[in-house]
Amino acid sequence: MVAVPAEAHAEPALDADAIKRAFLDKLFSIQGKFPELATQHDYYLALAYTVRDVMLRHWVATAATYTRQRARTVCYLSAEYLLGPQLGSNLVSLGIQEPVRDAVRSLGLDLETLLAQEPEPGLGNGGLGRLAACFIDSLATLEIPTLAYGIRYEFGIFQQEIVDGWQTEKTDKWLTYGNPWELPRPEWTVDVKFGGHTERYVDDVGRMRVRWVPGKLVNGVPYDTPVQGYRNYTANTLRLWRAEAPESFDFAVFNRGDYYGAVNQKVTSENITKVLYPNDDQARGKELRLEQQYFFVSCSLQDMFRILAVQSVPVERFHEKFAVQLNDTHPSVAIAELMRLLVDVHAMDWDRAWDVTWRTMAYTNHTILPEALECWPVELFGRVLPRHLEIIYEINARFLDDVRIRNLGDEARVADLSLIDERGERYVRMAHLACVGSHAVNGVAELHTELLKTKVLSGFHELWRERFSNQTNGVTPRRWIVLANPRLTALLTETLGDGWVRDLDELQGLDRWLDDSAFRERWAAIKRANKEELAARIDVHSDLPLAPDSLFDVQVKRFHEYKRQHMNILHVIALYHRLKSGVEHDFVPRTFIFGGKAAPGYRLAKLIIKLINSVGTVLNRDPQTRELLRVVFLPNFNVRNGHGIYPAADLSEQISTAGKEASGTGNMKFAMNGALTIGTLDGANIELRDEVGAENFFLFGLTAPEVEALRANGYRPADWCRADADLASAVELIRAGFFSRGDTELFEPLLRSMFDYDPYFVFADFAAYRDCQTQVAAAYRDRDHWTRMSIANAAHTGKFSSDRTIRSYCRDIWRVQPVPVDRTHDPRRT
Ligand code: NBG
Repeated sequence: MVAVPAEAHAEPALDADAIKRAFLDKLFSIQGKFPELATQHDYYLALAYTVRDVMLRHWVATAATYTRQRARTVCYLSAEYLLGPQLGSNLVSLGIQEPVRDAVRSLGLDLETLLAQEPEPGLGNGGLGRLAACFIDSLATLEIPTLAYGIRYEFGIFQQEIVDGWQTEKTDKWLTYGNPWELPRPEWTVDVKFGGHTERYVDDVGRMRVRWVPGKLVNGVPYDTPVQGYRNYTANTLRLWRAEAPESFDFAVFNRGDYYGAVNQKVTSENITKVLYPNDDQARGKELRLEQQYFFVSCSLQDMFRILAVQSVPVERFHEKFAVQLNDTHPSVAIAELMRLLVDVHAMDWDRAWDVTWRTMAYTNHTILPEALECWPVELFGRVLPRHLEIIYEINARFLDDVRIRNLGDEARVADLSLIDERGERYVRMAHLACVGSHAVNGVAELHTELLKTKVLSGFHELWRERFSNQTNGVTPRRWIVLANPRLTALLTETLGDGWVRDLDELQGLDRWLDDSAFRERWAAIKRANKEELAARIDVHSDLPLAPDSLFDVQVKRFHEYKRQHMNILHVIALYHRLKSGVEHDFVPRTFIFGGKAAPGYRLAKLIIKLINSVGTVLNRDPQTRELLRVVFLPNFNVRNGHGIYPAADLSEQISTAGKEASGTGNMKFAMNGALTIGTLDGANIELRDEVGAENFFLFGLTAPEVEALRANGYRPADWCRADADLASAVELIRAGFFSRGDTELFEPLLRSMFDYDPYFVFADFAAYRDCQTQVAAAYRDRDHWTRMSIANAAHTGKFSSDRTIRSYCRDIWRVQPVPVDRTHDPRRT
């Protein structure tokens, strides 16, 4: 078999004419329409099916290659994939943006309008789900055999609307008009058990075995989406599971005449994959959530066993065939499930099964916030997964025996490390299960990994130093530069050639252009054009003309106290107060842009959104300041909206309390698009600053150890507020009801939390933040120097390509090699 090098790839049959013919053909054969009757959405679907056909050829060739070569495969298990719109990124990967644009134009259509028809699959909350989406793009681009497994939620992350300044949530019905990117594979449906009890029995060869007698059965039906690599022949698979009621169960109840019972059974089974839990960084002990997690994990592992059988690989070699990555603890029940399948179903002895299991699994931790570490009440866990609880007890007993021997019976240490938290109500600690059952554990940025090793998981690190590694996050430049920022893409490619799209380190070549004033002007003109485009879009939404000459200061991310959007808005209020007091001369005009969703049950986060909108309403109306200071809240921040925002930003706000943001990935998207960062020494900001140079980064604030020291020495936020006149006057304006039509109660819960506890040290960091923002303004006055810094930022973001991250996982954790696709397997190859 001859592997064709990726560079040789071209789609010979895909000129504009061929696309046009295929497109009209789809309009007829799938939509059953002719042009006069077709809506824009019909045209979008026809185009999507046209593009999918191209990918299907690659997909079939990819599957054939992997099957014949019995390739070692990465199985990425993630409860979330925040994919974003597919059509645009598939066009980029296939390299057919231009012929497609021409083809649709020749039919009197506009590609942008068609792209806008696609509802985005928002099957994730934020960073973690978006990271999974970037990873599968890189895995396909790097030709790594991959199966990405997850849940096909019928409703993804809610749509946010702002009503009277408050966030309201609307269900996200992304599947209403069909999803052209997926193919159901009902022939690979699996059964998943829940509840019931276990029984011991002796099998034919006299062995003690355990049988799980479930209380309910649910079918898992796979829906496959091709994941196209960048300009290669690899199309990997994203396999999302949908829960369905098994028919046999319906009949049993039906025959007893209980029609409603039967229907209800169907409804409750199918509820499992209905809706994504909208909590980011927060775990709640909800039964349905545990069912979701177990459901997709069991489906996925059973699917892997099916593949082993097809490829005649013995189950003893499971860990040689598959490298399973647990994206946070959400899929960590996989450890117990793999043990169950090996021991109970495949009759393997425990020690052997354990060896296979821990060699298979690897675990990524994404947060150290205590409220986000998943723990399930033992009672609930045992009710839903009785057999798994027994298995976890057994794993724990053996593990703790080991701990006792190593620590000479130190029972405090035993209690610390136990998989069961016995301090009050008993809980299963999923992070502990994940550590014990994996050969590799990683954090997502240097600082985060250090904190895992020395604090959150220190006991496990002491036991198994060799298991721990750092894998700093990255993002895909295909979506976040090529697709999102076509103007910059054109300039980069003209200047450096097109190699940077696959090898982002090549952006370093921009350093040579720093001193070229014509180049700097072009760079600045692109930023300016992107800002105008965003401003025009915001105009449509909020009837508020924005000034593209002002500094676009942007904070977009989920709303959380630790991310400190409230510190940002306090600074805005302070600026406003200074303007009104006449102490500001030569003020640098700014547009503050906010966006992001709050978990529906997170009251303070929602109150911060309300505060931002309320401040915006007042400031944007004030004729004395509105030319200088604007505040915009962009509703429903999602992947598509992100495409317009990152390229238009001058300043990226990465201002979390040091030690709290595991990595951040928005920080990387901004920098790639030439925004400068104002940030704390937190998460990947630290590495970003190292790469782009301290002189091109606005650093402020307490460090993680300083935060800890302040907490330990008794932090009194009220004292810090009193000590800073700007802060005190900002707080006073809120308290007096200036932004709430005189209502002095509205924002009281937020103020009280800051005055009484300020758990994220907003008051302690405010002065440093304000002073740093003053430096930002001064720097922005020298626009040409700012542009230099902007170029220098983009030039040194190579490290933050998810390609680098994935290469590192391949080397350190998965030990997999690229497998280029054999094109002779393409069924329609000419
Ligand atoms: C998030 C962190 C981010 C990080 C992403 C991706 C969760 C649980 N964690 O800092 O908060 O960038 O994961 O690793 O969503």
